[in-house]
Formats: sequence, structure tokens, C-alpha cells
Amino acid sequence: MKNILYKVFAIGLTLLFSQQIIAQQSPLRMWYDSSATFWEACLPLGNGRLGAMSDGGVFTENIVLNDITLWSGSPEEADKPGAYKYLPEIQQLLIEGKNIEAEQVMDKYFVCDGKGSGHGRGANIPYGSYQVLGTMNLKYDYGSDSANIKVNEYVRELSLDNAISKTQFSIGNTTYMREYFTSFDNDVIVIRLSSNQSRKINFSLSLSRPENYSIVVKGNQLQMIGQLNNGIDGKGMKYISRVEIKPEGGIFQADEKSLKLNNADAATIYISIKTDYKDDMYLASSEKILKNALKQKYTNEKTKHIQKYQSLFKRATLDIGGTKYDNLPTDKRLEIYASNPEDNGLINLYFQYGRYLLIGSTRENLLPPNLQGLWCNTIDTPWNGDYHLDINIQMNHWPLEITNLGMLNGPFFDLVKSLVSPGEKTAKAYYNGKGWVSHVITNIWGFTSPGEYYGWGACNTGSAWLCQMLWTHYEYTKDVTYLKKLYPILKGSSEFYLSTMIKEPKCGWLVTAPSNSPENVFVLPNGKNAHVCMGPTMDNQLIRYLFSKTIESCNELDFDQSFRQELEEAIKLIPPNQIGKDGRLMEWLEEYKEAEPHHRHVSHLWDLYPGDGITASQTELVDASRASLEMRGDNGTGWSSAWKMNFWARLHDGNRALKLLRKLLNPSRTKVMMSTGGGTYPSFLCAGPPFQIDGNFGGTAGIAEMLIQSHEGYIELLPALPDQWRDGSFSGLCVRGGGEVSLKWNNAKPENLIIKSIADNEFKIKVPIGVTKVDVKNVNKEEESITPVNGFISVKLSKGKLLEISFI
Ligand code: FUC
Repeated sequence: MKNILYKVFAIGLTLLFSQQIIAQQSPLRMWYDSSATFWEACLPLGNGRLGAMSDGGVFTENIVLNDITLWSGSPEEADKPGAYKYLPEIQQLLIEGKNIEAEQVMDKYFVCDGKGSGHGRGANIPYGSYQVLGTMNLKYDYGSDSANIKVNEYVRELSLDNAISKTQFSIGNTTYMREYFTSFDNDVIVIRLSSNQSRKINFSLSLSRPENYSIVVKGNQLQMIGQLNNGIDGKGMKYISRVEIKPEGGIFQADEKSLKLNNADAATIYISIKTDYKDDMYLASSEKILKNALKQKYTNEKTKHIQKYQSLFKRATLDIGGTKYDNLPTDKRLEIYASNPEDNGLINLYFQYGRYLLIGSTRENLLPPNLQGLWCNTIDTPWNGDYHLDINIQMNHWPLEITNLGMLNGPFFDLVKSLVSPGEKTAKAYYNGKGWVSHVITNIWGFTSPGEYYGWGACNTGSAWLCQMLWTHYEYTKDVTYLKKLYPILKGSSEFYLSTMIKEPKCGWLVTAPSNSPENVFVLPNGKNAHVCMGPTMDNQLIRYLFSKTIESCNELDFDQSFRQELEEAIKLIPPNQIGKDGRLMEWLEEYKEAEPHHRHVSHLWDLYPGDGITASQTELVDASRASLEMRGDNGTGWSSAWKMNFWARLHDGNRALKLLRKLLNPSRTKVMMSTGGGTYPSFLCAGPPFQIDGNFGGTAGIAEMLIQSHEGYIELLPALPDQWRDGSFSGLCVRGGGEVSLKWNNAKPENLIIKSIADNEFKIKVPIGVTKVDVKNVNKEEESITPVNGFISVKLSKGKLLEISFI
């Protein structure tokens, strides 16, 4: 009983504290005064499996539909038989500095078997592509000639608080309302059409997709069914999409290909979609889902949807002020922000939009967000909408832990786990190595082989980087049960590198060979461009990280000590970060010139972010990192700006980080592929270009990283606060060690901090500059003053407890 009372009291106190901290947050609403003229300008809805994007058209409306599991292609044997026989020759050539000759051998024998990703157009080969499910087309009738109809007060909006979008406008005296959501409750897409007058709802609806579909109407139900190409005999993944209308009054009709409703007071459209991905019963399950949803009252479905969504979304808030522009359409705000960055409200929105997208594009037992989350509108999605392992899938998960969505780590974990078995085969086929490996690209079919072109596809630390991301979840949760599940994956990855790295001749360092520094090209002393090398800096950093965390796991779990010892010996031989004659951090073992000095990848700074091998206190490495960033320049793709933003946050330069965030927010309408010119579409989706969601996630993570950091073994508050964000508050941002932190700051000075522990731990906190007194109040309101030691305080907290700290 005492315990329960204590819990109630603790919860009450949490609420009281957090209310103090989040009181001012205004509605998180994005809105527009016209319909979307291109797909990337539409507002995305997603429930982790289903996606919908409406253009909000008044007379005809297109709603693009998605299911995160809908992939063409199929599992394939893409390892080149006997490739390992050529490995010694390739390695010898690299040792002799004959990189071009090594590449020639690789071109023949050391790329994947088959067509790989089809150079990003893999829809009709086994690699496959993530594809659009289809489009629902609605035609509305307003009772007279549409050319003479005047539409007033048009608003299209998305509430990030509720995960509901709306379109509203008036024609004459009638106001029309449409409300849309991808339900987190019954797992259907719901669209409700209504108006402020009776019998005004008149529309017809149909479904289509570019290929592989047929339409039937059975009773009141419109169905689209089909099968995608598996890249072998055409018999790939099957899907069904079912649509029914629940009318309120009016006359319902169905013909062979469409549903119609006339003179209704209102109507709710339900769309149920299923594929046979891990579900042989997809026909029955899609019907069951639909029937369940149809039984619910619309308001109940909506209420439960909001509750379930908010249980994740409300876990973190941010308020850096700035409501002045709330009355302007969001696309106009974006344009204004490009020349005048005073609209802090836009940053609050953008930050939460990233969390909204993450919640919307992954779900337990399904898949992690792909290159476009789960939103795509074609059958040839750029780069197949796949999972790139040399920055993109990792960036997709950067906001996960720090913005309090760590519970969405499961699908990512499952995807990586599914790569272990094919990755073991790949490790054998190419390296005759132990453990498992994955290279640069993967799909839902378990692709782990090198890519089809050695120039980018040889990098073999995709697996190490995946491990780092999964380890991060442990760092933030200290969940030992999770670590036990993770350990075999870490060990298998470590075993691969341990068994395949070679000693380079100059210093006797252990290095990967062959590999690439992701997608970058260097100039050999003979003036020729090369891609393939030994021990690129990123590989060294990643493997050092992987080994050290595997060692830490052995210690925490207290087993596998002999393997730990092997790693401890090997780690000493991994090349350190090197600084070149020009003062920059070296990207390769040798001080090569870059063929493209402004290349979008900045992989050799991996240790700075997301790694932790370079920290703000290591002056020489910091200077070298800065020099590298200056030389690379601030331009790049959307995700490249987001990455650089995170680098500058780790370098504790808030104004520079904000500069990169502004680059990321640069208004864009460009859809064609470009290696620079990234920005943001009116919907806030990131323009690589083309649309790539990684930039959104990198941007959200970057904002959090500017406000709180914990990678140096202590919590640092406001480490990279730009001048523009002098006052504000956040709640629910997470730190390593299992802490949830809320903070209020004034005039750039942290004032009030609440830390809640989700694991038993001692938290070390860096005391902000200028603070003379630190008061700590525990849950029993007992107060004490703590004297900082060398600028730090430490507080012990057991699981579930919280403390309020005032900096005076
Ligand atoms: C990496 C990047 C490209 C693009 C692709 C999906 O290969 O170099 O710019 O983002 O992933």
C-alpha cells in the first residue's frame, strides 16, 4: 500500500514538475491555404504499417496509399561462388599500392552475383523495390458546373498532436470537412467526409496503381488485388486493398470499378490493406480488420487512435518560443525562415515532425523506416526505397533514443538479426571469414553481399555500424535482457572483422581490405582516381567501437572472457585517427587527395558523431575535425546537412549547427536526384533531393543533440545552444544510463532540471557555467545543496525515481 501511495505521489510530482516545464507548448499544427500540387507537398499519415498522403484536391482528390511491407523481389543467392579465392590477390595488390589493379580483379570476382540493386532500379529483378500500394481517387460533385464554383476559406492541415489531417473549405454557404487518419487502433485508413448542411456529400471513389492490379466490386466493397514481380517468374508478393463506405443518409451505388454516394449527410471511408508478407492469411485478416473497424463508432475509433498515438508522441516536448508566425501557412513560414530565422516555432514543429514520422513509419514486429519511411508514390522508388547501411538507415534511427522513442527499436533489431544468417554465408563466400557481415545495401529479403559496383559496394562495415546503433539502445536503457539478445549479434560481427582484417605493412595495423570510405573517390599518387582501399578511417573507428562495446558486453554479462581477451589484443592494433599535413582528419590510411573535395559523405568524422571517439575536449582532434568540415563545406544533400549539423552540435558550436539546420530547411521543390541542393519540401519532408526521410530524422536528432549530450559519461545541458534559442524548455529527452530529462532555461542558462531514472544508476551532470549553487529536491521534497566537484555533480537514482535540480 505504502508503495502504491508512493507511486501515486511520484507520478503526481512528475506531472507537477513536467507541467512547470511544458506549460507553454502551443498546438503543433501544420497548415496550408491550397491543395498540394505535387506528391512531396502532401501531408503524410502513417501508423507504422499503413501510409496515406492526400493532395487535398477540392474537385478530384488523390490519396496515395502505402503498406510498409509491399516489396517486389524475393530472396536471392547473391554471393559470388568462390569469390574468397581472389581475396589474397586483391589484398596483395592493395598492399603494393596497386588499387586500380585491385579494382579490376574486384570488378570481375568481388562484387555481388547477379544484378544487385540494379543501380537503384531493382523493381523487376530479385533485389526488388519498395512500391506504392496505389492511389485512391475521389471525384466530388457540388451540384453545379465546377468551372463556376468559387471555393473559399480553403485549409489543409496536419495536427502533429493527434496524427490527424484535415481539409476544409466552403462553397456558397456550405462548409465541407474531410478528416483523415491511419488508425493506430483498428489498423485501417479512415476518411470522414461531412459538411455543415444536410445531404451535401456527393462523391465517387476508385482505386488504381501503375501495374499489377485488378479491381473488383463485391457487394459494397471495392477491392484492388494483385501480385508484384519477384524478379524470377513474376509471382512475388501478393496484396489486397479493400474499401467500404459507411454512409450517413444518401443513396449508395456500386458499379464494376467504383463506389458512389449521393446526397448523404456524411460518410466515413475505411480502407483495409494487407500483403502476404509473413501473413499467408492476408485475405482473411484484411477482411477481419475492416469488419472490426466498421463496427466501431467513428468518434471511438478516432479517440482510441489519438490515445495510442499520443502514448508515444507525448513522451517528449520542446518549446523554444515563437508563436508569431502560427497564423501563416507552413509553406510560407518555411520560405520566410530561409531569410529570417527568428521563427523558433517552426523549429518546434520540425523537431516534432521528425518524431511524428518515426512513430508513423515503424511498428513492433514489422519493419524499420526505409529510405522514404513508408511513403512512396511509384513502383520505382529512388534507390528502391531500400535500406542503405552507410548512413541512411542509421540516420533514420538517430532520434530514437534521445527523443524518447526507444521502444521503436524492435523492428530495426529484427531486421539486423535477419541479416545474421545470410551475412554468415557472405562472410564465408568472400572472405572465408567467421561471423557475419553486411555491406552497403539491404532489402527485406536479406541481401548482405557487396553491391554491384566495387566503387561503393565494397565497404564492409555496414554490419559494424548496425551493431553500433543497436548497442545505443542498450546504452540508453541499461536493459540487460536486451543486451543478452544483442550479444550474439555483436559477437558475430566482431568475429567477422577479427577473422578477416589484415596487417598493413607500414605500421602493422589491423585493417579491413578491400573496403571503401563510403562512396568517396581518392586520387592515387599516379593521378588516377580510385575507390577501393585498405582501412579507411571510418572502418577503423567503427571496428574500434564495435570491439570496445563487445568487450563491455562481456564484462557486463560476465561471460565469454577468452573472446574478450582476443578483442582486447586486437583493438590495440586498430589504426588511430590520423591528422594530415593540412591539419585535417585523414579519411584514408594514406594522405590521398579527394577527387571530390565537397563530397556529401563525411564518414571519417564518424567518431565525432554518431560515435564517441572524438569529443569536444580533445583539442587536436577537434581542430582536425573542424578543418575537415570547413574543407567539405556546408553544401550537400539533405541528409548530409543533417549529419553536419550533428557534427557541429558535438563540436559545441550551436550557431554553426543552426546554420546547417537552416540549410536543411531550405525550401525545395526539386525532385530529381542531385548530390547537393538538399532541403525541405512544403510538407517538411526532406529533399535529398529526391525525397529521402533520413534528413528529417537527422534534423530532429540534431536539434536534440544541440540541447543535451551524454556520450562523454556525463550529462551536458545545452551544449550547442544557438543565440537564437536563448529561452526555452524541453521535457522527456533521454540520456545514456537510463535517464529522462526535462529542462527549463532562461537567457541561455539552465535553471530547472528534472531527471527521472528508468534504471538504477548514478548520473554525473556537468554544472553549467556561471552557476554558484546547486539545489536538489527529491521526491519527498527533501532539499539539499550540492557542492560541485571539478564542475560536476553526481546524483544516485534508483529506477522510477526522480529529482529536481535548480541551478542558481
Ligand atoms: C547513399 C548516399 C546517396 C543516397 C543513397 C540513398 O548512398 O550517398 O546520396 O542518399 O544513399
